[in-house]
Amino acid sequence: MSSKEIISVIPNSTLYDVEKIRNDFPILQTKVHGKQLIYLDNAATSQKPISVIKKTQEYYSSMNSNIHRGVHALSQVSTEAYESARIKVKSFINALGKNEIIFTRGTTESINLVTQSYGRANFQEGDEVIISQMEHHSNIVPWQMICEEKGAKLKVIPINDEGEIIFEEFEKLITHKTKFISVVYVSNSLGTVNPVKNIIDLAHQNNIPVLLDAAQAVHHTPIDVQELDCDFLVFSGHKMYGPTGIGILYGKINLLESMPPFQGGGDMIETVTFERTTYNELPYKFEAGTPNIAGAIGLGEAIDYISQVGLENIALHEKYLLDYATEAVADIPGLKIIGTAKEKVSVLSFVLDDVHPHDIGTFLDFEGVAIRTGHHCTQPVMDRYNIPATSRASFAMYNTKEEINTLVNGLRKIIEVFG
Ligand code: 7TS
Repeated sequence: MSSKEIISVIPNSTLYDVEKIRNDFPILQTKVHGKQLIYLDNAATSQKPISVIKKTQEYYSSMNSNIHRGVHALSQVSTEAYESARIKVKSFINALGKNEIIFTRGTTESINLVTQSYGRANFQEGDEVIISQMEHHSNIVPWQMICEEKGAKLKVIPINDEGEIIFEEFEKLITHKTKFISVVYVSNSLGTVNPVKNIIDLAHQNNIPVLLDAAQAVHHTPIDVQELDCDFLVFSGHKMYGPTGIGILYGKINLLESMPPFQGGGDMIETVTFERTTYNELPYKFEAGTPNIAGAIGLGEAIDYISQVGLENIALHEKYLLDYATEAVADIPGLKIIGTAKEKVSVLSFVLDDVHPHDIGTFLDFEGVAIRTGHHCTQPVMDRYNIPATSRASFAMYNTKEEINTLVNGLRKIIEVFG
């Protein structure tokens, strides 16, 4: 589908044919409890277009072979497909070179790679690492672990009532001991888009490297790592319409060069003797063992799909959905939105007076509506608002205004039942 074929459904006259997009996602035809599935849990994982599903199937039915090691025809085909997926990722985030793109299992593993390799090699007792109060546990726990090991201190940028980083507080946290800053680009539980360029600029004025957790960003907003000048950027395939078990670590080449391997094994070596092993060049130094070949190829296909629809078109459609949903829930009695930042993506977290989020989630499930309830792996965010959990609806390129109407009607029914 070319973006020219897209027809308007958005009142601001943006060209976008959501029905055509929906037809590309077979799972959206599913019935749940006899009702049409309305999938609003996209921040947890997105659904996959048929092109990604077919590509993964095609890999196993006509390409399957281990990569980087066989001279036979199939191994060359699979190696080429795997490496061309790397080039797609490189172009997607505008990295300088393909050697800066490491395939991992996902965001979580990418962050652990940085903490265990960069952190272990560079942190010392008394050093400081800065994260924010709105991090996913994946961007908290690995830093806690390495700080504990090294005797370093983890410092936290507080957020305001709207769910935005308090920039002045961030400035105050930076000292001559700060060795690393790791922040989320877009919050999964609040939807906040952080001022990452300003964070990076300030960090670099103080010679501090910055990692951006872009798990909730890459499929909502175009990212140019050279323009941002971030030192590391991490994300997962499964949240951006690609397969599970595949993710990316982008790192600036000079940093990756300077870092020791994360895991040892096949493919990451140059030569091995019992006395001494030398390591492979980038990016293979960080890709020990047989990787998720099908996943990488599927991720490349997901990038093609996103690019065809156009990230700008997706962002406009999702903004329309977010604005529509925010307005639609505004007059629901007892409903409070958690996360009201000026800059937000299509995540709507809320609490409803006297109704536990798990009851909301269960009730909506019987209406066919899938939302996420809980702490969303951001317990410190829940603590900040003094709540145990929220209900979260998160919208993707294939969601519609009508689906939001069903969500809102469901919420009104809940109030009748529980109220
Ligand atoms: N960082 C952010 C901002 C996330 O939203 C998530 C997953 C992760 C890291 C971890 O990604 P993974 O692919 O390695 O698991 N977020 C969610 C969520 O909001 N609901 O389920 C998973």
